[in-house]
Amino acid sequence: LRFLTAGETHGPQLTAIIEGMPSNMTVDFEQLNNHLLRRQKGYGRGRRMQIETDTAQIVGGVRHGRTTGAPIALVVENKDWKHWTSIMNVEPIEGTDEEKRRVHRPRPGHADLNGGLKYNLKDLRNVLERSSARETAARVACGALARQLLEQFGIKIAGHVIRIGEIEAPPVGDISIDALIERTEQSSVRVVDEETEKKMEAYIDQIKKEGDSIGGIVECIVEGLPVGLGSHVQYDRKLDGRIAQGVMSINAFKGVEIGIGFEAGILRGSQVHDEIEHGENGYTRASNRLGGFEGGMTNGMPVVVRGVMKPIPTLYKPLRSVDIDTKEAFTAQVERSDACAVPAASVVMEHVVAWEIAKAFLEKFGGDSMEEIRANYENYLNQLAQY
Ligand code: EPS
Repeated sequence: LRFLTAGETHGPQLTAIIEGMPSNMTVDFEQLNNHLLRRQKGYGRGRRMQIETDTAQIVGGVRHGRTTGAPIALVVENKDWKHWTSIMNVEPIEGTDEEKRRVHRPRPGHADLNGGLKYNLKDLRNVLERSSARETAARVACGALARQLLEQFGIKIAGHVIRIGEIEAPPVGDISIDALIERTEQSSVRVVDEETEKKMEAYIDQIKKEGDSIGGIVECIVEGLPVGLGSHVQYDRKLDGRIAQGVMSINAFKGVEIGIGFEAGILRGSQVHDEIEHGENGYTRASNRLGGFEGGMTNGMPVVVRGVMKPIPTLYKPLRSVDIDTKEAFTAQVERSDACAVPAASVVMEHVVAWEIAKAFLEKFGGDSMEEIRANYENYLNQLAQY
């Protein structure tokens, strides 16, 4: 299972091609578009999200509501494109730097300067257009299809926000994944606790008023996974490692934890490892501090992944930078931005994690059709039951 995306944030569209989806999977178009909508929401987002109403148009690999096994091609249009048709035209255009909206003052924290130097581009717009987190709309669309595949095997995925800047949400406690999904869906900042929601909103308002931005920590939980996705036998088959790579590749993410993560460096072995039990549901663990992974493989417990997002580097109160034309110190160019995109990032993370899990799922139960995969899956469950 693999995908590639193309497209600029102010270009006509984002395009994705997915290969390796089995045939005969029913596609729920409404659910797919609902996940795109969920990514657009969240307190603290800027004006761009009022312009866009993301929908995925599938233009290959699906017929009469079902996958055919052929590559799936999909497109998410940028409605903002109509304001950028000249600036982002593929044909050469005449005009001044101003008219071309040339960017020559790199924004600290962005890809601008590194990308300009690396690709030898003197208009940093050529970098920022692609490095923009707009691309995550395409990743969510791909991940939403992966998620639909997993859901057919009873696998559920939830994401929520656990911190925005100084405001930390209290632990969600012992609530079911369905309740977690339902509660966070009602929240403007994707938290369970209403009081925290209000505090976070006020905090984001304050940050925005000060021309600043703020990051946070998001958590993703996956339930219903069988034991043995991923493998201990080779570094690039360890599923926790692959999830970590996926999460770290989300725009602005600077760290990832599985289970208790960095806390494992503080506690003793006896306080970290989850004791093994056996009962009606086969082998389980008495706790889940390792977040569903041992030896790079799922252990049947819920997978728990956390990621940290830095504050968005585009600031209305710009930081110091250097003009690439004159090499003189300037304040960085101001671009329209979001004060906080942490709630949206939790939706992106759900889909990035879904993608990595679906990939490992297909490696384990691989087949060309859903029927073949189901037979392999059930056969494996029988094997586990007899172990
Ligand atoms: C982004 C900058 C903003 C965000 C954008 C990510 O876009 P614009 O430059 O058009 O104001 O809105 O996010 C999205 C477009 C999106 O769909 O999430 C950036 O620089 O990363």
